[in-house]
Amino acid sequence: MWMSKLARFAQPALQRSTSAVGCRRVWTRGGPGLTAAAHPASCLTSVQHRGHQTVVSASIPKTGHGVRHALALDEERLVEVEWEDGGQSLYPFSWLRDNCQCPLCFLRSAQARRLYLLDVDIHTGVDVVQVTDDNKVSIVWPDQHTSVFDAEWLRKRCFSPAARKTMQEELFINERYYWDCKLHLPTADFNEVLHDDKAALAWLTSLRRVGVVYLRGAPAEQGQLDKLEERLGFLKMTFYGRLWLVQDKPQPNNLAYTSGRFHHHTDYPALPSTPGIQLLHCINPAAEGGESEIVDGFHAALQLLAEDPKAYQILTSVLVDYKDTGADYCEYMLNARKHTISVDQEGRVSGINLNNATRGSVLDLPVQEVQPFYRALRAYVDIMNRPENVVTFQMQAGDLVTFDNTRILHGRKSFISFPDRPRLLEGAYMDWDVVLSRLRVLRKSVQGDI
Ligand code: OGA
Ligand code: NM2
Ligand code: ZN
Ligand code: ZN
Repeated sequence: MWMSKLARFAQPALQRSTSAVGCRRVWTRGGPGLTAAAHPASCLTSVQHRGHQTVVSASIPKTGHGVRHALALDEERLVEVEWEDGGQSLYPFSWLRDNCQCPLCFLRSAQARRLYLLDVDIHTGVDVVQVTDDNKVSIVWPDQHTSVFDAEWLRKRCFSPAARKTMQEELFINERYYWDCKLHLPTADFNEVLHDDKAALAWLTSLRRVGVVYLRGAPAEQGQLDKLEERLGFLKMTFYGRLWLVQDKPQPNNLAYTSGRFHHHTDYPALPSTPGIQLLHCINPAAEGGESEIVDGFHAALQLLAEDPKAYQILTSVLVDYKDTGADYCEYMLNARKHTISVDQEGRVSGINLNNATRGSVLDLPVQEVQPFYRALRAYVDIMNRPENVVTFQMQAGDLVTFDNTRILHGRKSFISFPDRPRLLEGAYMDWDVVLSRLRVLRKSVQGDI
């Protein structure tokens, strides 16, 4: 396994590769046909130190965007703003009226709109548009209500395709770095991410972009995930509890709770709201075996699309039944239907669900579609089992791995425990809602309001 000590994932512009493969920065826009990796370059190598890679954030250069001129295009019902750097932006009258930031229209303390849509004339004209002395855009409406817009605020909300794309990326951080076995596992220090906002921001940014971050330096005892919970928000409660212990158990209610091999899987597809993030903390390693394996499910999906488009089409359209029945926190009978590969509206791979253990025996398909489904699933599983796609590592006591459970498949080899010290991991889930929210909060405190 490769782990390396320094990576810059926070700002795509700062990504520079020094090794040939291992991780690829991808823009996945357009249709499925356009989802291939655009930059076949590694992004995970910078300064290496004892085979580890520390995640480091970078700050955004602030640029001032002054307004040179603003005028109303009455026919088109648009305000045209000309910027000092020469660019222009267009803003519809209706949108400007709806987004008036004055205290009557906008509740500052809640950052929420007071103005109700029924009170907006969506066909409004404007009386006066001017640039104020402090370089804001002021609009007087026909009823003499006045709205004043900050230049930077307007610039960010420009309706050009490029500005909209930038804004969506800033909000949802959907650009991903795909990787294979040459991944230099991004690594951060447990105590640093707990206490340093910059380190925490870098951790979460890498978790989003790369899908996995290793944390070192935690004590090898239970209770460390509670600290991460406090740092980020709240854990996701499930039928296995808020926290769960992975160990070889008598009468196991899950394949994870044996000493056997657990092939690559995503956790909990049987739960209708799949956990977004998984946190696994190694308390006692095995005496022998138990190595962890991870695969980038998005990267494998794009390989499938390139090699076997029919299989990709089946796995993105067939809803697979998953089931989990038993008792743990309480008794449960869970059923959910998931696409193996989910694709978003823009054709980007957006989620993976695959767990051989909990895949149900109910298969809601016309009988003649069953064999093609098996062929497709097998093609995908074959790709993810290729050695060039698998990263293998052995967790030591105290180590923690955090990963995107909607993207990364993980597994472990079979193991033998020490007679007096069974292999023991503590695990927990979080929702992406919570983690993305914390990421934005940290970005605001580290880099200023964006
Ligand atoms: C799990 C799991 C990995 C391990 O509990 O779902 O994948 O190393 N465990 O035991
Ligand atoms: N555990 C680890 O989907 C699954 O059943 C994965 C979940 C038991 C909480 C394992
Ligand atoms: Zn107003
Ligand atoms: Zn698992």
